[in-house]
Amino acid sequence: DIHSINRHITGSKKDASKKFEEDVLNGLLSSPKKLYPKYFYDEEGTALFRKIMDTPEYYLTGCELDIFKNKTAELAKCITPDVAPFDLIELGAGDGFKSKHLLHYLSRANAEFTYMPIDISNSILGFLRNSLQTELPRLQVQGFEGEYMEMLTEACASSNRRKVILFLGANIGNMEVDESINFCRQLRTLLSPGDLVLIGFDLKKNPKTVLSAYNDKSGVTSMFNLNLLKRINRELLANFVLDQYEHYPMYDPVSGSCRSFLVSLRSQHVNIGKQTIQFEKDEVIAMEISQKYNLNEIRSLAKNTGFETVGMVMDSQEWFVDAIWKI
Ligand code: AVI
Repeated sequence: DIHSINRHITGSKKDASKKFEEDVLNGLLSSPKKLYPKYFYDEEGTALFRKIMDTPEYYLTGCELDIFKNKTAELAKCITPDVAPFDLIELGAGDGFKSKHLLHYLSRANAEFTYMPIDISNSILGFLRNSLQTELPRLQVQGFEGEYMEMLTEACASSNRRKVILFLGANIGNMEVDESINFCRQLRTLLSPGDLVLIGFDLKKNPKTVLSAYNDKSGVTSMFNLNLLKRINRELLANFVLDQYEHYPMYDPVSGSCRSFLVSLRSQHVNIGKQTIQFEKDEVIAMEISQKYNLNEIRSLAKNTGFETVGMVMDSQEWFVDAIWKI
């Protein structure tokens, strides 16, 4: 059995929690106050995100699943222009729910490749490993636990074949536009001619549809945001009173930026370790951006960062696109 997962853990647990504390304090001491969405994904946050994907309002997952289920051949054709063996590196693989359709298809076509999932959530990587072991026991898997760029650099260093990078789920939308440009440029420096990138973008659409995806009736998205305060309470010995903060999502259809905030419902302060953070009544913490794009914006992003768009595969509603870029 050649199935294996190697955990690559960056630094020690202590470094990670020091970094978390620094980022949280810096974020809450800046103006406007902000927190980083990458910290949503502790065990509880990961479970809540999986619940979000199951809400009727959160269309993104279903749209991209439609692509991976029903346009698998088109995707496979784009990423395997020849029969040479390659490494399939997935950023933010999660439970691999969508990519598995491609993995099955490529395996059935006898493509020779190693699957390298990268995720910041250790619990989800374990889940993915177990499910792949039963579903595709012959697939070679090498997992990397940690942040995108760090782990991508490691994955690329351990690969000496053609590389295909998967970056699904509109995860790129969680970067500010200028951050996404830097990210794509950095990604470009890790790749060589022949390598490909497949990135999922959520498309601009009726603003009500977008907004309700981040404002589900059952309140899971609100819990997802508040869970970060809960995590800060637990890990950094803070005392946020959760019901004094309210989830506020907004969408600007012109810029395509969907943003979520937590609003302080009263004037209050929070102790985080030895620090005290003051909140005015109605002051907000910027929690997350989920940027929406149109096809031209995606083509320009590619062009401005050293890539060329070679494919655009959309779901049947044309709400979501997986763009394929080459160097
Ligand atoms: C992971 N990411 C693409 C999700 C999104 O749509 O921005 C995270 C999320 N936040 C609230 N709901 C979902």
